Amino acid sequence: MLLAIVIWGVTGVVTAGFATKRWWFPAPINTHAAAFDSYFSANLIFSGIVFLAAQLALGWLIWRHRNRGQQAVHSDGNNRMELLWTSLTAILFLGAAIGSARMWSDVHLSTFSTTPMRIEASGKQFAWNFRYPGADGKFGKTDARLANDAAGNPAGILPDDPAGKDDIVNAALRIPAGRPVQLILRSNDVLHNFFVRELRVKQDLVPGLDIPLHILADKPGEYEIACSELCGLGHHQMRSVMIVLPQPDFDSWLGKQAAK
Ligand SMILES: [Cu+2]
Repeated sequence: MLLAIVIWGVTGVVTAGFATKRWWFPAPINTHAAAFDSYFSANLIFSGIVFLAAQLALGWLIWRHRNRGQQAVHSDGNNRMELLWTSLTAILFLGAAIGSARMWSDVHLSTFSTTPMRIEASGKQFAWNFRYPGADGKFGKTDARLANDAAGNPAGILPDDPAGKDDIVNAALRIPAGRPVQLILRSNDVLHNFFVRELRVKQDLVPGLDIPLHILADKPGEYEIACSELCGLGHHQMRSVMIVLPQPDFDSWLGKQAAK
């Protein structure tokens, strides 16, 4: 009897915690993030109803069949009920997968109508570097072995590649608001992960791979970039910031970097 009350109590507290949205995501800053939020909420409501029903039923069964000195009865289960909840679960999972496929694929397969701006985002233990191709629009070739912060070459750009002469490398990611950006994610050493909460985007950086990630931020501001793949002892320090600037401010910043 006490167990049934504890189960109902815990269920009530957990449900209230989600329903009141006391701890929630930061506000979304683009349409993908807003779409993700409504998908997440729909999932939460649907699975929340199932959770609530299952826990209430569990408590009720414990209550109803509590020990009152009666004899135990053997049961072989109920095939019809098992078929019902197995099919419902299958429909729920398949429906969620099919219904969200487009939202997830948009992040990797660009559907932008305009050509996105390309920025290379590289991670290494335990820092971020963001590289812009400069006036020629081309990235210089790199070699991870040449990466050297002290020598002013954190990206490891080959010194004899002319395309790399005007590349701009920065520890923070600056992007213009409302403009599609294609990030090319690379890692110089181990697995890292690019994560910006407000974009609702999370993608691993894998050594040896160039992984494209499409982002677009509508709202100017500063947003934390936190490495979300445990990458070593300094993992907790591996963070940077994504600064979304109005287009004219971004242009003047880029112009100043190029002049340097
Ligand atoms: Cu990391």
